Amino acid sequence: MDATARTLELAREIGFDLAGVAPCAPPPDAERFDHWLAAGRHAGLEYLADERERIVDPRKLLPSGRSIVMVGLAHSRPAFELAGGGRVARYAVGRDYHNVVGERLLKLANALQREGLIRDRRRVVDAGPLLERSHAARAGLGFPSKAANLLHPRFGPWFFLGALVVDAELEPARDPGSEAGAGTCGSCRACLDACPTGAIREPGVVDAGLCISYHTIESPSAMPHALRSKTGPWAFGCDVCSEVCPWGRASPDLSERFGLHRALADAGLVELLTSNDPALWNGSPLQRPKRAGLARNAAIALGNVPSERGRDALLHALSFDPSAVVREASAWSLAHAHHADRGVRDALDAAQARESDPTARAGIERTRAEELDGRPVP
Ligand code: B12
Repeated sequence: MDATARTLELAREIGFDLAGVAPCAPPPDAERFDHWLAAGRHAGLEYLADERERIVDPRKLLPSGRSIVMVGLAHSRPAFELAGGGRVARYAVGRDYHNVVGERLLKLANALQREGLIRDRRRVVDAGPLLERSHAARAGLGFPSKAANLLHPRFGPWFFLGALVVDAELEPARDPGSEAGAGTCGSCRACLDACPTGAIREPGVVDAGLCISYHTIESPSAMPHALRSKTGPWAFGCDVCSEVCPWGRASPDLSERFGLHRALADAGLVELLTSNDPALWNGSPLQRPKRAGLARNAAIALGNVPSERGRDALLHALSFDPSAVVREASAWSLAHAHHADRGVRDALDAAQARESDPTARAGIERTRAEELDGRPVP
């Protein structure tokens, strides 16, 4: 068996659903990344612009790199709703895929080294400087979709990517057994039509600044007012473009693979807003936005999925949360969902008078104008 075939066999044995090999070179579609950056579609993800040279050329990641082993791990599972309402993206419900894919890639690297097939390697799972979807498409793991997600005929968009840049000259090889290259979106535009915030600006181009996923996972700042009601129940990430994609409908239920994180087992939006234990989210992707980011998301979602308990928790956060971003988000949700409540209006008056953070104070002022007085602010 040649080195490429053995590498792909090992990847399967270790538990990856998909594996292929791409050349260690800038991918042919890298100019799409440049156009995306030039149009400012990366919002606050400045590291993507700062690291552009390294991201585009995988040889900068590993100077001795000759090939990229691209792997895919499926994670399809039923939609997950928090107790009492509110949603978390399916990929984030269980164990953090960065750890799961990373551990398996380490096993693969060790096995390849033991068998003398490689000497040096670098692992990448999401956060590393690499255009994962481009290399994965080249390695036959899937085909690019109008939502920009890489799709696989069996798993649709429901699979993670990982990469092992290696110093061996492997033959470029498409994932064996996959008809990934055969798929296409055709005339379907379900994702473009369904995206609540219109973030898919044109087929294949997502504006991170409009994407709910960016605002609930990556951004540490206040969510733009214009997106708040459109965010609906999403408290972490968003699956709308994936859920409407016809390619993913027959994907198997793999809930067991990633499990259910204990903190999500019985938490609701109120607990996400009020919990103050950083250890609670250990091992979960929900660690990423930190305490304040998650509480901000929960506050906004409570404005879109209102309840009496939610109102009380928001009133408490408006007065006592240590984060200005959370206080300001709470003000929006109270005004949006409970504007007829006299007590809420009084609390908002007091909050604006008391707020010491200038950005939060301006946010509360805008909320009161738009949500209570019906005066749109440009
Ligand atoms: C930054 C980032 C984000 C940003 C920006 C998203 C975006 N569309 O760029 C935000 C925070 C919004 C985000 C959201 C999500 N992300 Co994200 N994200 C990334 C990250 C770190 C970089 C992506 C990037 O370089 N974007 C820049 C654009 C220009 O690149 P691109 O969309 O990947 O497109 C490239 C190719 O696909 C190709 N291409 C695209 N369209 C077309 C069309 C044609 C015709 C051709 C030829 C080529 C082509 O050219 C592009 C340039 O190389 C990658 C991990 C990585 N290191 O690559 C994960 C990654 C893309 N994200 C992932 C996931 C799971 C998500 C979410 C589904 C999470 C969620 N449920 O909330 C959403 C999906 C949003 C969406 N529809 O894209 C997975 C995607 C897996 C898959 N099967 O596609 C990745 C690969 C992480 C991983 N290791 O699994 N993400």
